[in-house]
Amino acid sequence: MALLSFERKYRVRGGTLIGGDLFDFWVGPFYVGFFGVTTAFFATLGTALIFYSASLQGTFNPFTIHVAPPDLSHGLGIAPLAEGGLWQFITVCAIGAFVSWALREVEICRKLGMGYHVPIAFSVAILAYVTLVVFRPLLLGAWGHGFPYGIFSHLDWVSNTGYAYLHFHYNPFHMLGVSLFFATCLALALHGGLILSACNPEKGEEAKTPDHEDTFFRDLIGYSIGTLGIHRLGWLLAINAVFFSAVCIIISGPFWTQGWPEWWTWWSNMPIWPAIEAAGAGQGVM
Ligand code: UQ2
Repeated sequence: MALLSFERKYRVRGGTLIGGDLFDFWVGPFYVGFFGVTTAFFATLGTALIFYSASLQGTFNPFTIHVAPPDLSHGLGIAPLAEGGLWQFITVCAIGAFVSWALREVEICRKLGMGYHVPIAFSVAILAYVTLVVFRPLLLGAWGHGFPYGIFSHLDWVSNTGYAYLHFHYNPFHMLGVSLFFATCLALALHGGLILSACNPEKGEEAKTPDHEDTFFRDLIGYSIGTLGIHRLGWLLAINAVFFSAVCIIISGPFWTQGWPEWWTWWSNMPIWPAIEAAGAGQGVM
């Protein structure tokens, strides 16, 4: 169906979660809705507050703008604007904008009679952000445990937080998250490659069908996951990558305070190993 005739058919009222017909309209190509209005409100206010914070800091260099969370001494209280209060205000705006955007996606899904896979996936990304700036600070007892808003400064936070647990790559859920991110990239590279190889023919050639795609992987590895299956796989891999990354940071501090390499001592502390004589330790078991 051509875009214009499709739009005449589906650009219809209804499907809103809130506000009835009040905001049920489009601005150019963009659907507005109640949550379009709240997205614009929170995004504009939050951005203005970042600029205000930058002006207090005295820089508009995008790399060095640094909006710091409150000092740990403020605990879970509200800090003065210039002492982390702006970070708190901006965090509220960010969550307001992200959640509004997700709910606007839901309204668009409802209008089109589609599944909710896109807003569900986006919600997992929001969950990861909220884990870093709300859930983990709450569990640790201070907003100052949130990450700062700044290109370089958030990188410093990640590095410092990693080294606070000595070697973050020994965190088993970090391992799982990283492995899932790599698997997501592999799946998308395979899928993108397969689609381009079949559907981007040379001049004068015809595009190939999904049978060709299935056959390629059956010839190669004896298995094809299928045209719908690859998208289910990609969605699940991506969502799990983000979810287990959230797990790996929320347990760091609230549930595990030593270095992550130490966590693995459970293995050498298992009661299954033969006792080693104190004098002969390291000499092997006879
Ligand atoms: C596939 C298929 C597609 C695909 C891809 C595969 C016709 C167009 C990429 C192959 C994918 C497999 C075998 C899964 C690989 C597993 C991981 C964890 C990367 O069969 O069906 O549809 O795009």
